Amino acid sequence: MKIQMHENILQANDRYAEKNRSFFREHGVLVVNMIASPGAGKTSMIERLLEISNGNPGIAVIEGDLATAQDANRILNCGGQAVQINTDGGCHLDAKMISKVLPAFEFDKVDLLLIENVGNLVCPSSFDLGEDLRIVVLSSSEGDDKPSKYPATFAAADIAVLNKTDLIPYVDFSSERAERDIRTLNPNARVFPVCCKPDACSGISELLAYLSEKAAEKRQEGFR
Ligand SMILES: Nc1nc2c(ncn2[C@@H]2O[C@H](COP(=O)(O)OP(=O)(O)OP(=O)(O)O)[C@@H](O)[C@H]2O)c(=O)[nH]1
Ligand SMILES: [Mg+2]
Repeated sequence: MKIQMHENILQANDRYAEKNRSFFREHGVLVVNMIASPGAGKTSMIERLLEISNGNPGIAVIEGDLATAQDANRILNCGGQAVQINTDGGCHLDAKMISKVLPAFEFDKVDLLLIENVGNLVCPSSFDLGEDLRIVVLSSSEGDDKPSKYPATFAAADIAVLNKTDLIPYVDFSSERAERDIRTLNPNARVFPVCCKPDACSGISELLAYLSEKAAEKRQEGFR
């Protein structure tokens, strides 16, 4: 009975995700679903991406949190455009929640939509939002065992960002082990080591260059 309900929920989600995907295809928008533990640095990464692209008006952000608009406000303070979704206790975003907030953006002017999912390495991975790419962010202070302990999330990601590289000398974290375990689960994943500290930021321009290339490809597909 429980299994049946879970399947129905996922099927209903898939229908909304397909609608979202058609909408994004029509508008030529590249959509990225960002998944990570609480505090891994998802919002910091978006802040740095916005800063190095000078508050690019082509970047829109949806923030998912259980409560508060703090993350959306951080994006607005960086000159970005953002909408906050509060799940009121829900451990993940779903495709219906995304579809409801889409009217808040002018998609003719947007190339890249970044969706920051609720901080959690488990639930978000089962829910397709209609995205093109999934990014999983792993920060060094969480430990290098997380890919092998949360395999579904790492196996389904297109990009793995290893954040807080500045802390590696002070914590027990082997980038080699983390990267090896990610590649075992997911040989095609691209791995970007980054630091999202405002005064010592690194690796973000490589990530932005990759996302920009993918956004240009998606825009071209929209025109075909
Ligand atoms: N040392 C260091 N701290 C970082 C780095 N990136 C983020 N932080 C810090 O980590 C903390 C959490 O960062 P956030 O960007 O809020 O993390 P988040 O994943 O968005 O967190 P939730 O939205 O609560 O899940 C903040 O204190 C950041 O300043 C980094 O590269 N190095
Ligand atoms: Mg955040």
